[in-house]
Amino acid sequence: MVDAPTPEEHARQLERGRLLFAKPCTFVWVAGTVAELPPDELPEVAFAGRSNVGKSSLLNALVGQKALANVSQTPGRTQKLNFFELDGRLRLVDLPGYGYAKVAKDKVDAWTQLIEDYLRGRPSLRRALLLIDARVGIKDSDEAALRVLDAAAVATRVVLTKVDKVKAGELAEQKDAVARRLKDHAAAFPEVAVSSAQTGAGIAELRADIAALVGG
Ligand SMILES: Nc1nc2c(ncn2[C@@H]2O[C@H](COP(=O)(O)OP(=O)(O)O)[C@@H](O)[C@H]2O)c(=O)[nH]1
Ligand SMILES: [Mg+2]
Repeated sequence: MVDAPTPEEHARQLERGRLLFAKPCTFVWVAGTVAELPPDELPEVAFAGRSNVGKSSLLNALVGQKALANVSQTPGRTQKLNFFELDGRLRLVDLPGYGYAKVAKDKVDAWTQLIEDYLRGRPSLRRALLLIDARVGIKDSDEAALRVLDAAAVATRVVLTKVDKVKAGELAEQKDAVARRLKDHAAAFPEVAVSSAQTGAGIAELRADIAALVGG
């Protein structure tokens, strides 16, 4: 994920991630419109992706709290931006999901507009994690999200989620397939990350990746 660090450097990065995410994380703000967004005052990391891809579950796994962000049984339910503050130093932003067919078209457009407005007009937004279900792969709606992230120039880490559900060979193929599509997206890092909220796979790496964004 980071350019070939030495084993010692890699261990230090993981340790920084572990220490940051061991700190308290609390819900601080919810916004359903641009006017309701909180003051732009701390570095932010946004969790984006299709409805049900595992955004809230990944956020919970990273902070080590089972029920901080609401994991929904009903896809398409989280329609607002939820802000969580980690150690008073960093905000984690759980974005509304896209691509859920059962939601009325005008509502989908409203979400898209809200997300676009947030992504484009947020100086402190340091990173987006764009989640893609390892079993599903990259869809048109993900490509559309990547185009918005390109236009807004938000450095984006693509993460394949629910890797506990796929075999190693299938995961390797999916990673390659997604990586090939990322070549067209300037905002996306070329390397694809993986995660499982179930087994904890990839969580320490993502913590380190995010911790590198904040000082101290
Ligand atoms: N097996 C497995 N299931 C997961 C994982 N992450 C999320 N899920 C399940 O996928 C569903 C949607 O998760 P959620 O976090 O609410 O997705 P969101 O809509 O993107 O926030 C829930 O039933 C979760 O328990 C994972 O890593 N592995
Ligand atoms: Mg959610």
